[in-house]
Amino acid sequence: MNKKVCIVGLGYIGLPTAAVLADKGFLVHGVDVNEEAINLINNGEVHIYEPDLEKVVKKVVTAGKLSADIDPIKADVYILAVPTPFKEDHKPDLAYVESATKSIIPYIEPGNLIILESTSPIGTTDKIVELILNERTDLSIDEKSSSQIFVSHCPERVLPGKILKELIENDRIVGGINKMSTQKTAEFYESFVDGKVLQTNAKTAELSKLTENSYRDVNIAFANELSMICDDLDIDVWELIKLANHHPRVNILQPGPGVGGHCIAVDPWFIVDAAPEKSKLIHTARNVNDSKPIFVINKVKEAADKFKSATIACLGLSFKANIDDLRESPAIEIVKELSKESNYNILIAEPHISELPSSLNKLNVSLVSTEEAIKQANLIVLLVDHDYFKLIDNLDLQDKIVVDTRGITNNGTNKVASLT
Ligand code: SAJ
Repeated sequence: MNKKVCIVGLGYIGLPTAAVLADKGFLVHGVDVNEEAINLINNGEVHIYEPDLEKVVKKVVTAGKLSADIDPIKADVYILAVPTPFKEDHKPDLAYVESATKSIIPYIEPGNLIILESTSPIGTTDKIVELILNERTDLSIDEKSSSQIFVSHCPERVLPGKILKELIENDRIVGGINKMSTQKTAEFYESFVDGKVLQTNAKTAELSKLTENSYRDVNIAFANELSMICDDLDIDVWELIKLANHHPRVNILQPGPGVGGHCIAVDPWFIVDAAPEKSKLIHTARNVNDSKPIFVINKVKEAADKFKSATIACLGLSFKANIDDLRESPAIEIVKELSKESNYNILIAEPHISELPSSLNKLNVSLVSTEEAIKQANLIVLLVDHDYFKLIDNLDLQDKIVVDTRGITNNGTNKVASLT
């Protein structure tokens, strides 16, 4: 297979996609603005942690199937995998999609396939077409034209921590700007995906991705709301959920310190922005999940008040278990807020990182081993359910107060609870 693929954005989605495609026989050219990442990749190394990723990158770079640069090249298929954050007012920020599109415009030729994988607000795929055709009057999207280009949205749906597996196994939704674009894109994904490739139009594909993440956000909000209700009523929320989930049609998710990452805490806002009057539930769920870190902070302060001098061990910084990804992590928000109290001695344990992120390294907090943090602290705040923390011996927690936001200590009650 000699098809050339150019992937713009070599982050958590773009790099694994590049590696998988190269491993499947495509000739892949990756593009990123981060020169340090480019140098690492060209050396067969990676700038992000994802299980097995470095192994595959090393293999395909050595085989000459993957290379990286700051500029795109001519290719048969272009994939845009750049971030789509929101601005201060929760409105979508399409600056990266626009600059990624502009970067490929000079290289596009008739017959090329352009795929937007970034999670995007409704209408973004059409905007990409507009940007391209404004600058390149020699190209067309007319299905009868010989200068036709094909443009589609195929949202990424992989779970951090399982990206390489899910890139191959998950079903994909493909929505083109017209029938031929949809078909061409479906053929492309069918050549390396084992899951089903489902065809629709661009707008529906855009909303389907936003819907999936909003569905999860609403369900996590339900669990988080229950945890706050249970705290008021002095009921163990973990036991409650376990019991309720014995019903054949009930499947409540797990409460936590809040919702983090760059997807679930962001994407529902794109629906709210598109239909503010009609998205009341989705909007409320966002507010419930965003309020959970404040609830946890208050619980920790309440517990710290019991000590003359509180040494607080914050266990976990990443936005979820068993990864090193700190983006939009509620744990960081909680640590930052606690560090404002000058009378707390704050120790952080995060087995997946070797140094504190820049947002924390000037604060009055220190990164230590899990064992050291537990030994020194009189108050333990469990923020992430890493497998590593599940090995903590409850005997080591004796005589300490534990605020367990993930319910992993034996009697995790999601509220100030002494385990003695
Ligand atoms: N969380 C809870 N309780 C739960 C489940 C999750 O508090 O029961 C929290 C996590 O701790 C984390 C956040 O929610 O802070 C999000 O974690 P997640 O595992 O639910 O999802 P992400 O953000 O890692 O990945 C999601 C996935 N979407 C869905 O499951 C619908 C993934 O498939 C998407 O590809 C990804 O968003 C994305 O890139 O959009």
